[in-house]
Amino acid sequence: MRYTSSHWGIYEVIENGDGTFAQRPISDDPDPSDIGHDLNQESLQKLRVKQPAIRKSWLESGPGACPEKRGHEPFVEVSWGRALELVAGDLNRVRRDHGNQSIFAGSYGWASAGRFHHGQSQVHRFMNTIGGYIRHVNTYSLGAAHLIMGYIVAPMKSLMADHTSWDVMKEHTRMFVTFGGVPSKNTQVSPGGVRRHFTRGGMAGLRAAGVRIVNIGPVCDNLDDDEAEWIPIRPNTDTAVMLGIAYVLLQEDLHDAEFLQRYCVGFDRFSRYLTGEDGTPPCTPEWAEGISGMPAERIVQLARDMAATRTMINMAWSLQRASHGEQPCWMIVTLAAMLGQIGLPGGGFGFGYGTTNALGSHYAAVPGPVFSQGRNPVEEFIPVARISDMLLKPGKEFEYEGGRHTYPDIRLVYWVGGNPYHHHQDLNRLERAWRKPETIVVHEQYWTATARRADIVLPASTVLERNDIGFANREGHLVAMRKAMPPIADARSDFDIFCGLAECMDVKDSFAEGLDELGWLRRMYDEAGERALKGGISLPSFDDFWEEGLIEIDEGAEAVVMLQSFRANPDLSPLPTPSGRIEIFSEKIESFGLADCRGHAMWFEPHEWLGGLKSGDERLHLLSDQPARRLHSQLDASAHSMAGKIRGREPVYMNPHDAEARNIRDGDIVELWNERGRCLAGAKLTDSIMPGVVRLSTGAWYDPDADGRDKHGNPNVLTLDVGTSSFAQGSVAQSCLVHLSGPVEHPEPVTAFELPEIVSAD
Ligand SMILES: Nc1nc2c(c(=O)[nH]1)N[C@H]1C(S)=C(S)[C@@H](COP(=O)(O)OP(=O)(O)OC[C@H]3O[C@@H](n4cnc5c(=O)[nH]c(N)nc54)[C@H](O)[C@@H]3O)O[C@H]1N2
Ligand SMILES: Nc1nc2c(c(=O)[nH]1)N[C@H]1C(S)=C(S)[C@@H](COP(=O)(O)OP(=O)(O)OC[C@H]3O[C@@H](n4cnc5c(=O)[nH]c(N)nc54)[C@H](O)[C@@H]3O)O[C@H]1N2
Ligand SMILES: [Mo]
Repeated sequence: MRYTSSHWGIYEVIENGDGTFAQRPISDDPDPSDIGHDLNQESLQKLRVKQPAIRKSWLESGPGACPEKRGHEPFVEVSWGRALELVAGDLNRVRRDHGNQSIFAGSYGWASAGRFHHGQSQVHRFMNTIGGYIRHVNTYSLGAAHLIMGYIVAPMKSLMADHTSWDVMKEHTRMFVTFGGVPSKNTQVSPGGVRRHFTRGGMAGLRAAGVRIVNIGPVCDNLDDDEAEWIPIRPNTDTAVMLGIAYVLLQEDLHDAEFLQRYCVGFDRFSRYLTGEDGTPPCTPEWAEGISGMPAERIVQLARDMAATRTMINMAWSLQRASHGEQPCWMIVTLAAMLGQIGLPGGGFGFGYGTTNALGSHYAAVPGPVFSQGRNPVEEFIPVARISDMLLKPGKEFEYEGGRHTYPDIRLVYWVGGNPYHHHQDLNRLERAWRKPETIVVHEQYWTATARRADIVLPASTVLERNDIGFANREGHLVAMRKAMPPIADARSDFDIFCGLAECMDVKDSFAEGLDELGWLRRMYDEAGERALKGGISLPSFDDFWEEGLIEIDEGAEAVVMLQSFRANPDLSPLPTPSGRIEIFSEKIESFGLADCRGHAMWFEPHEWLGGLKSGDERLHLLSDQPARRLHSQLDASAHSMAGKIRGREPVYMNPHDAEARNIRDGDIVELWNERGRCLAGAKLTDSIMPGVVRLSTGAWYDPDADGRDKHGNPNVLTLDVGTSSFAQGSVAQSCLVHLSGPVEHPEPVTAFELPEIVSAD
């Protein structure tokens, strides 16, 4: 059987006998995703970049020519030979005149499934071959968590691989309290690919076992369970609610003092803040109600109920993609520590059930195949979400993890496998920052907003058009992704593109090491096999694997209980924190002396939130969550994504009460705006979102009109571009206030899916 794989599932590729083929989700996936069943569909293929293309002014006048015209002028198609010569020549110019530290190739993005043709690995390896580049650290997903969790309990990466499995929760958990639901829409994907979608089944298992499920947050459509209790709270106030619960546990002596003594450090310091002994307001349930809107008596009752039974507390990653996003991370661990059930089956905390499929998996963590990126001799970096700051403020200092660093002076930006005009906050600010570099090179499959704003666009092939190995951690499989069709037009794999460039720059041997695509797949597979063997798992030979197509690696799969060995013996299995214990108070973080991230979890007012509104201010809190019908901006033009739109625009979900106050009816086109930008969207009225809050998912292709108003519904024209705190500097996408009005009569048509103008060279 021939297979291919995507972040949202594995497909059988079935030949139709006439040279064409069909994709079918593998038969033993109990809950296949509806995203992208047909990657070859016309609406997608028509948006492909077909040939290398150069922005007209850049081609005519060279690097730095009319940067304000990026995105507003035609491209000229050129041959591969010419394009590679131009890119190589400009890389050499920048390296010679300004040094490798003026190349930004952090290149954040999910690209496609497949471990070899992985955009970031390819560009990083290539840049390392030619002397390095400015990289990014952390992710948009977990900006705050990646940094802080390692100080408190364990690095996010190891926690993710150690989440208590669904089968254990079904048997032992009695109460499941989640902040931000368990949205099955998100668990359609895992970075690298999903083998079997099991989250919906996991939640159904909890329900069947009679587990009490409580969902706390501004929306309730993020849990597939009609019987779950919903407690609406204002966005970004979860930390205050958790503090209120903690206060009750302490006052009523429901906390586990022994656990705090044996397994944690610093509870005393924290409790002085909790009770107000340190001079701050005590975190009483009434105090928490004032901030969050959750009634004090419900906070009291919830605390008592949680202490009385085996309780799993979960939070969505979105909570930390907000102003002071470090705090909910710290507070959920602190709260779970007070309940004393960390390391017991079905108790403790979860951090992302409902973010990707793999969380809650019982498949073994096996080191999979990797494409080696080499070593980067350039030391400077940026926190990933500080890209506009970097471009706008070269030479300026920024803080990160207790240190001071300087933004580099970037001349050339190189992007492979990501879409900053999808993922970054405050796109109008990015638009200004984007004018700074002299040259922007993008490898893309489709004419995305980022590709349109590049100087040089190189056409990349898709998973269907190349050979690869599919693998994702704790998904229990390896899949031979065998090429289903030749690359469209002049597209090439990123690897082939870099091989061509490496040849122009005389570094082909060190980049490719004499191997072609299949040579690399074989090497990566064999290396993974050796590592797996050390863990007691033996893989078939590469040839057998390639023939077989799909292999299970569920040996060693077993029930998982997070932090079980730590609980069994904290001296033999200490945590990788400075003290080896759970750090409810961190000497280290306190020693950084930061005003916006102190030595223990605490409540900080978000930059923008409903509690900060003066009377008469009718702004709404905008949540921009992950889209149900696509992956980020990928496949936005597909039939499945388009079917979710309202007259071609992204739906904005709002409470009927807020709609009525504005004379808006279901299906109207409305306008959202604030001081950063404006966009249109289609109103969708629902009681599953609390009054005062609206939800516009990410991923509608950015489509500004002549005045910069996005016509399509991209929330990132509205979101705020500052760091979570000076500690982690993560994205704060979920802290955003907007005005909303409508209906908009005669809105301009959406043009996001029209091709840019291409002219011939003259
Ligand atoms: N407001 C708001 N913004 C957010 C978020 C939010 O919650 N709210 N979430 C953030 C998060 S968590 C994330 S992870 C980011 C996601 O941001 P991105 O990962 O940048 O988004 P994608 O749309 O997946 O972009 C991947 C791009 O790579 C291209 N591509 C795919 N495969 C290949 C390949 O093999 N080669 C090449 N050259 N290109 C390829 C695709 O066509 C696509 O344009 O968005 C962030 N932005
Ligand atoms: N289909 C699909 N799945 C995806 C992705 C995708 O693009 N498409 N992206 C993937 C990626 S890269 C990531 S990082 C994960 C992200 O996973 P998450 O960050 O967890 O996902 P979100 O959908 O942004 O948010 C989850 C829920 O939290 C709610 N929420 C937002 N703010 C708050 C708050 O302040 N308090 C509370 N209590 N709730 C809040 C949102 O309304 C939403 O229902 O999803 C992954 N899964
Ligand atoms: Mo993400």
